[in-house]
Amino acid sequence: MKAAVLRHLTYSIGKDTISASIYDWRVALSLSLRDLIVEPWFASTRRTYAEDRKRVYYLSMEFLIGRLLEDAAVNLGLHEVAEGAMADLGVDFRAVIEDEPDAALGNGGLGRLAACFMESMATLGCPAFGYGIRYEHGLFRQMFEGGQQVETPEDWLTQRHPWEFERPESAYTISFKGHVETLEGRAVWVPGESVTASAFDTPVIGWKGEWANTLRLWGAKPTTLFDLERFNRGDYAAAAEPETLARTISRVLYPDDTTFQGKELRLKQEYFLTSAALQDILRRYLKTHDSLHDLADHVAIQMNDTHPAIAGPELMRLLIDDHGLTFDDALPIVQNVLGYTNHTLLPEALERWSTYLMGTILPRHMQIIEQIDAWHAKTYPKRPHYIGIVKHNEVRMGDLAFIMSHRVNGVSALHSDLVRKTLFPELDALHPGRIINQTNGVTPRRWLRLSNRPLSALIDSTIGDGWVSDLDQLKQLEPFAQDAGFCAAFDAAKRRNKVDMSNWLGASMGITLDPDALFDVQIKRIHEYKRQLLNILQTIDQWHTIRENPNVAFVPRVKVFGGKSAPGYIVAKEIIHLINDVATVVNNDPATRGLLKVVYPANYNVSMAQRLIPATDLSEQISTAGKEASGTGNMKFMLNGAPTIGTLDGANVEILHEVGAANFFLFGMTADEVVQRRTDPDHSRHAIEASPALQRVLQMIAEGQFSPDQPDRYNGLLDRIWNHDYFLVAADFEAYRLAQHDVDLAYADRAKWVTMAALNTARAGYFSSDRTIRGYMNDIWSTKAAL
Ligand code: 26V
Repeated sequence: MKAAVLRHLTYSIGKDTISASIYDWRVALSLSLRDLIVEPWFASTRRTYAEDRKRVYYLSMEFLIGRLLEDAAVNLGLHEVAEGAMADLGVDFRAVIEDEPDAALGNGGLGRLAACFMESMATLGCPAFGYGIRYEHGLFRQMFEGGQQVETPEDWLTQRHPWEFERPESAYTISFKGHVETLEGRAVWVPGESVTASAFDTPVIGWKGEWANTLRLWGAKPTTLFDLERFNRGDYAAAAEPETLARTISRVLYPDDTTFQGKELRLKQEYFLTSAALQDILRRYLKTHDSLHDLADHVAIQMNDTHPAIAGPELMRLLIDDHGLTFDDALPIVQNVLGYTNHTLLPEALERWSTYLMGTILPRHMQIIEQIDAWHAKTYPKRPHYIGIVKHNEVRMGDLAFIMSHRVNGVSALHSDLVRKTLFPELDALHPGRIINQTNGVTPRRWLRLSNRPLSALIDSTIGDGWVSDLDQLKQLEPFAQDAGFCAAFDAAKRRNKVDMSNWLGASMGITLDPDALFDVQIKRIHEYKRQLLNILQTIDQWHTIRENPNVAFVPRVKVFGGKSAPGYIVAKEIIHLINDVATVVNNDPATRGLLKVVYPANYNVSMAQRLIPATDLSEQISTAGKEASGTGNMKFMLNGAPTIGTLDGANVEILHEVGAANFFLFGMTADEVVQRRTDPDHSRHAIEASPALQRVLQMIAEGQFSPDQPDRYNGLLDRIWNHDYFLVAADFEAYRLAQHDVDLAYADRAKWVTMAALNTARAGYFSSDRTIRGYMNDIWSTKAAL
């Protein structure tokens, strides 16, 4: 390893050891590890061809993969070797790892799930490609100025990205606009503009380095380099215009996962990814097969939400226009190849493109969409008149994805039920059995083995290391959860992580924490439905209660918040401001010092999650029931021994089922009760009147106690709570407050708490993304693992 690193430092980077920076060492180490992935990567590809295996193609606008170096080292079993080699070279291994920028090519849960899936497919030996966009700028960097979120561009690609292989020879033309002509009865699309999609491959190595798949990300380039004539005339800006326009397509990740906005550039991005992927898939298939009629025996394509749902019409177009199939022949092929995963029920996030925009940007696809819709209406005469892909001059991408897929899945048991009952009841009736459930999961390699070494080591020494690729083995820890020696070691591992996190916060924010306090953590995108507001209101109540009762022995708590708001989401930004304002007041109050702290480190990302989750005592999963499709952070906390305080929402329901009610702090209304409660137009007023604690909290905010420089700062937010409380913060406040009181009581009994924490880890086996991927392979992809 040492020799390899030195060789790369010298010959790939051209640096002498005396002048090498941490960055140089990082690139040299990364290239050395990448070298070791190439062999298994080739071997996996060769076997897939030799055995003519069915391949899975995962189409996603987002892959939130985070850092790659440590992940590669862990999966290759070379973590200690790499650490030792760097130590011998006099280089700080941790500093090298932390020098790597996160690949932040996603917004949140949906993108991170895609990354966990890629790792699990490689671990299981499921031949697969991930297809995405190589955004030049990932999710924006968040800073706080005066407690308010400020966004700056993220720029991970200004440095060399050592994990990828550029494939300029794998390039496809992607066309837009123009018009459709009819030639001898056939449709011919005459595009108005085009760009080139150029491939960049990153190998994804599975556990123990036995299998590797490819994450293929597309970068946009101009089809013509630049306008030489204009350049020679001296019009340099105009000459470079085509280049700029083309590159815009892969320039930046859309940072808003809350509201759908029918933006032209977004549609172009979606089609860019989808068309490049499908052209690549057909090219690979036709290298070794000649009949497109068998496509579904060899190819499974999964659409990660509706973002790549243009895959239905695009594959139809390629089969009909380029390969001469009839509509009727093409349709069942496409349906048998495609699967669609739904990740949200929020109506404002559902994609609906205006027929005008769709018809302008993709005129041929608009025709095909109309044809599909007409075919569906004719084939299913029982279809109600108000159902359809095209309605009110909009193309509904959910309905399109549903109709073009042989399987549609939700991401938790509750969510899949709601997909059936509330999102697609009519289509479900016409296509019984098409909607299924695949509960999400997380990869135990990154989310325990890599991120929590103290706990991993304890588990290894207790039950061996088989759990890493067979997470159900954690069950064997159950008897130890009652064992005093094991519990002491479990507690020590948690404490070690809490000390590490405190040190990091001390260094990065100048805040010192008491590692014996209860670390209560809510980290996720800021959304009204996730109810960070409920959490901060309860924090204010706790602050007030401590002040009013100076002689009571409270359990010391640290409230940790982390997460970004979409740049245009005003209410979410007000909530961020309030949390930071409360932190300022609480953290400077001598009366509550040592008993309550509020911390909100800026720029929450995958790497920060890896730091915070192992150090967490209490996992906050408090969304309005029926709104969180699944959640995956909830699973990571459970795996790392943090009990949940949560509602019956998303995968919380299944976490509660696995861990048992004694080890979960359940509160709040159910999804049905939420719907019921909203029928009372005065529900929040009634809830506030019934809760003196909530009245007091709202009063304190209204008086400007947290915004003395601008007392009316939160009038808007308060008005929403009183009069437009759609997410039922007020109605669930008392239940949440009481559940938090139960948490304090439980935490005060240390032995009992540690047993509870250990049982959370022991019972987390179900939430491995290996289990999820096996489900997709069996129920959707009809494919078998090679390992
Ligand atoms: C939506 C949109 C709307 C249009 C513009 C861009 C954009 C980008 C991303 C999204 C994704 C929203 C859906 C989402 O992230 N769902 C989350 O999926 C997780 C994985 O299944 C799940 O655990 C979370 O509960 C769910 O909120």
